[in-house]
Amino acid sequence: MALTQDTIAALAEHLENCELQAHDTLKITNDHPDMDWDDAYAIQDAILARKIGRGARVIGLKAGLTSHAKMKQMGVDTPVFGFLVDYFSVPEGGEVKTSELIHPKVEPEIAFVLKHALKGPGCHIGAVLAATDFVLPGIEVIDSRYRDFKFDLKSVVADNTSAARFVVGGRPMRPSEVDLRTVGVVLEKNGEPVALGAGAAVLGHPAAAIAMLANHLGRRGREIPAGSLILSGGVTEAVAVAAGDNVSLRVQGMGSVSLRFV
Ligand code: 0L1
Ligand code: MG
Repeated sequence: MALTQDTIAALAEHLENCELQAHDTLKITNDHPDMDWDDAYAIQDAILARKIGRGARVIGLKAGLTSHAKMKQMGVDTPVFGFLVDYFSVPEGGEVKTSELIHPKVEPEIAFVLKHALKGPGCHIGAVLAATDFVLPGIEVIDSRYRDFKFDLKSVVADNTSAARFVVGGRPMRPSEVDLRTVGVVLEKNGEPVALGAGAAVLGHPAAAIAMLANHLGRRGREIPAGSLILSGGVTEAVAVAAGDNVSLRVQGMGSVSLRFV
């Protein structure tokens, strides 16, 4: 690691304040060009520790930048991983307050809920499907704390991969009931389709993103706990939203889920 514990703590406080006060910042690697991957995840962990210290509860995890459309949109080439805590969760059809966010965007995702823990290394799609209780449609609201979404991957990881809000809903399905590679998704904003895709856009199969997450955690001596909700990553590029927008996601055979920006 290149950063001291004091610097990690200070950067975690800075980035979390940007999130909680809805103001942006420049990417942190501008001032810390030597920051490495372990530093980036240590800053993310320190942000989580601050939230837990104030009573937040971890409810799941997320993979991000798992589709070529997202990687191309952001000019990067590898997935990243983050955490989800209780107050990120919006009820089905519920409201997202834009005053609490900087420049939100939405992404259509397939969410997994595990019945068994998953641990890498060596985790693969088969192990993920065997450990999955059900899958369901989800919309992730991302909100990079970096000005104009201008960042590099280490800065994004430190910023908990832009996680902000999410909603899941529709019809939960057993993984054996749906082919997650060919399943079609339609994201609508104010009744108009704004992004279309199929599950295979996520690393060939959305379960591959969950396996990558388990292997990433396994390298750090951790696992994905049973009962976790995991967002497998945007199937399409992200779409900007503003107050007044209604967003819904339909996933073929899995119903729809929606939220409103106020
Ligand atoms: O969930 C995601 O794919 C977001 C990853 C972070 C990059 C971004 O803010 O677009
Ligand atoms: Mg996402």
